Amino acid sequence: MCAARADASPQQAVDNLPDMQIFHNPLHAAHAARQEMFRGRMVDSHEVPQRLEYVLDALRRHPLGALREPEVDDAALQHALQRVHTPAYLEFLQRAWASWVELDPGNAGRDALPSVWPLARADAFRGDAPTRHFAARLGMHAFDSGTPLTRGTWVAARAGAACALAAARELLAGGRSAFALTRPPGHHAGPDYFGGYCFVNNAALAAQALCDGGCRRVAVLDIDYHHGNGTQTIFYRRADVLTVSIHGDPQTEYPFFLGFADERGADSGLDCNLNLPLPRGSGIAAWREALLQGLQRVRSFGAEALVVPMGLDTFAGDPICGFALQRDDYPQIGSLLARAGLPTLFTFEGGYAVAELGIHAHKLLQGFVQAAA
Ligand code: Q9C
Ligand code: ZN
Repeated sequence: MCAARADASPQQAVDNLPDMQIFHNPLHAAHAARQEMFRGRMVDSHEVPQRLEYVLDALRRHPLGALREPEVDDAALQHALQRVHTPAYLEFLQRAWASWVELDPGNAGRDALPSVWPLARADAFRGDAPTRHFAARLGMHAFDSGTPLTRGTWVAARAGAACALAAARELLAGGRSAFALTRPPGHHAGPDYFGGYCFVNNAALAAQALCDGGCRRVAVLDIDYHHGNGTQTIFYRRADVLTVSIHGDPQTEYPFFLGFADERGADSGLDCNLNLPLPRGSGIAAWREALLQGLQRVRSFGAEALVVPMGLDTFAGDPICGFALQRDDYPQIGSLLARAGLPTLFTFEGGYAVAELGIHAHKLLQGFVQAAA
């Protein structure tokens, strides 16, 4: 049975706080990338530890619920990770830094980036080549050169996943909403690959934990600027998880190779995927229409719980994205999400206008909490 219920009455929270349970990743800063490959040169990483600090700071100063560190034992976390990622990939991530430094002791002062790939086409290279060399394994498990793997990546990503699992448990126990303040982000990570600053798919892990906890149908509604390719792929053939994504049109926007409107799911998961690409430059009017369309699908799907990979890179001032949302658009997004009336779990994804992230996260989540009350 799914204990998470649409009609769950809000728990009486201590100190008169609304009941959004917020789990933050105490180890996130262990992942601090130096530089990423961007248009032919190395540039300072956009995905920096301060991103999370700004959000945490805003939620400390203007509380929306209890701020907690996740309490998840290792075995449970490992089990949850294995529900969405392959054992070989998890082992790769766990050992990656040591292998990288083994290649060359000088690597200890540099982050690992792939430079060779087995092309995603069956006729070019062998995707199953048994090569053990770390350069090859990096290329096997990464789809871009903009996602540095660092000394602390595994520790940080694992602790972020623990937040997602704790948040899912919160909903399963009857909570109305939870926020997994994860970093690094997750929605680009697939069953056995990383990219787009993502290593472990926190939203997918949470959705799967909700299924495993008894929810018959779970919806994921991804509002990051970029298509949630990893989450889509993980659930593409599944009828119990609906994936919806509103994002910049992959004709012109990263990740380019997935996220088109004709991707509807496959096998028993046919019509359990909905992509809502919007042209670069889109503002709140077009974006809101897409959200209403996505929410309509969530409703007709009969979801018992909602997972929202929350990217804030839809902001007009984002340095690497192309939508035109304004600060005061975020509260209504939160309130529209709340009106779905479902137990809702947010994960933290992209957003690179770093100093604005706290304000925007707070506005969106406050819009949700107020409309949900
Ligand atoms: N060379 C997230 O928002 N870099 N990831 C784009 C193209 C990748 C964004 C530059 C952006 C990934 C979680
Ligand atoms: Zn993004």
